[in-house]
Amino acid sequence: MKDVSSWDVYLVTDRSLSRGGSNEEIIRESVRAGVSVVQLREKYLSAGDFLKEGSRIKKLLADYGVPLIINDRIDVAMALDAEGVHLGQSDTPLENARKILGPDKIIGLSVNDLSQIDSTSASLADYFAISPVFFTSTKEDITLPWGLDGVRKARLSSSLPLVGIGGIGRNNAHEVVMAGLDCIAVVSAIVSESDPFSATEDLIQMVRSAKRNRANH
Ligand code: TZP
Ligand code: MG
Repeated sequence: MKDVSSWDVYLVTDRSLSRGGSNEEIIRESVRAGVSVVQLREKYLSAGDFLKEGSRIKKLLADYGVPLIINDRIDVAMALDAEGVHLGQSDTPLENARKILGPDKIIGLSVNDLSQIDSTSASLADYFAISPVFFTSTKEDITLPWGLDGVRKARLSSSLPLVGIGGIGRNNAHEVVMAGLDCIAVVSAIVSESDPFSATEDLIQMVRSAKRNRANH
């Protein structure tokens, strides 16, 4: 079942940013703390190594009932029977991805400006990733940040679940959710923390409290 709208915190991996822990160790801590979903983002692994790593992580996540999303690679997602894929604007077009994966898999689409939030994309994707919300040095080729005003505009232009990524952490998790995000996606705010468990716990609490706040306004 796709329950994207209930997601709060979305972990995106980056093996180069950890303080020594493996992807698997960081993911284990984060899922123990209650993270909603995990995306394996492996820009430099061969398909074979990606599959080896992915199948270990798929098993770990299955034990906790947490969905696995694969960045970019539909072939890897299918081979692993992952719950979904995450696509950028220059990856496999949504229409092809949906045809290949069928209706039950989750497809996320990164959107870099308002013009990319259209009804065709909204009918094919399961969530939009507002990218980047703020400046971040975690990803090299980022476009102009949306900022809080951009998030508010995105919220008004679509009812699809909105995940925000880029520069989000404890310091601003509350305000980005107040601006309209349903879920925050983070790399360094979990991966680079000395205690990924409590970082995850804190972020979840912040998102949930902002959602309660929003509902009362
Ligand atoms: N896509 C847009 S920004 C980003 C990705 C993968 C990196 C986000 O990293 P951080 O450390 O959470 O800012
Ligand atoms: Mg991509």
